[in-house]
Amino acid sequence: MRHPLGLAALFMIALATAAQAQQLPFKVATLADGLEHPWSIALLPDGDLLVSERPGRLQIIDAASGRKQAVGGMPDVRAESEAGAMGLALDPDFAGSGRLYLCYSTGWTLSPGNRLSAFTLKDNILSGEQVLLDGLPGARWHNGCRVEISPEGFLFASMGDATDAQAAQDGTALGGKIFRLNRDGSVPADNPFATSFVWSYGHRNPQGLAFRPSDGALWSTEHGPDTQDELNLIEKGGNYGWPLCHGTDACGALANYHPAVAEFEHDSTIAISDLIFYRGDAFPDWKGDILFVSLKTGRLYHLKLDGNRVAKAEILLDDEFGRLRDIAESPDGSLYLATDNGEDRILRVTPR
Ligand SMILES: [Ca+2]
Repeated sequence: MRHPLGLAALFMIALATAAQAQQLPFKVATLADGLEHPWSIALLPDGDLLVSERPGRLQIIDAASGRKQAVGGMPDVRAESEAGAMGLALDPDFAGSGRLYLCYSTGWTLSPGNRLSAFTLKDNILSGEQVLLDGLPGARWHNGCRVEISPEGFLFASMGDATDAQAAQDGTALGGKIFRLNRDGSVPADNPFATSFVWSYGHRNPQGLAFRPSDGALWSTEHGPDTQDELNLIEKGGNYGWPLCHGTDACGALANYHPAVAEFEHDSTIAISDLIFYRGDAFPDWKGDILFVSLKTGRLYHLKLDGNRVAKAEILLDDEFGRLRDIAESPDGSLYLATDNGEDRILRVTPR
């Protein structure tokens, strides 16, 4: 006679969910809609948003009105499955130079690749492409392409294994890596492997990068296979295990191996996406903490760290808006979230 018990349990879960929704410390509103797979949100100096859309567009979105304006001069982009226009970062001198970095998919089915380039954005038009990393492997899936500037001013970019898992452990291949470049495209003299852009290896598809404000450490989220999405603390020259070792598992004698700090979850995936360290004052309880979003499960997570360990994890959103691809923090401490459902929105999260 499990049926009555099941109904009672479902009813109690529904009540608990409604009560939790009322206790959420934030409101969620739509800033802009009519978007298609927005992938990366960068905050412009005036607080407006620059957003890449995977099919091959950039949009400037007015932070007050949500009005969109497409950017001209985009390069040809290979938009298929999970490939397209992806990671975006503004140069620290963007306000003066208009320089930005974009990682996007190139070629087509017979010669798929990915490319990291710098452009100049002036008067809503991209120009002056400077190719920094070309010939990155590409596929329909696992194209990496998250781009982030470190506090020291280095350019970091991630690359997935592009469905060639063995490449991740091959130091001469470009798949399954996190790269560190000077912003002019040269190899930094203190990179771990001579004359190589590779900063860390053994990655499957790391699509979140963020630097912890307190110490400048690089953290990354990475898609696991059908289990064990990862949160990693990225060390110079580190091996992150793929395809030999997974999640937080111990892994015998693999040299330089760094198991994940945390995995989500041990016997399933949430399809983990981008992360930030929260810096603002609008949500005092989150200051210095990790916030990240997920695709398949449509979640917003909040993690409190104790040193390099996760001390507390809570789920703030749980599929209320479908898949979530990107998260960014506005200058006033509110959050922007990008949905990834095909008919998409930029959501704004503000204190209640
Ligand atoms: Ca790993």
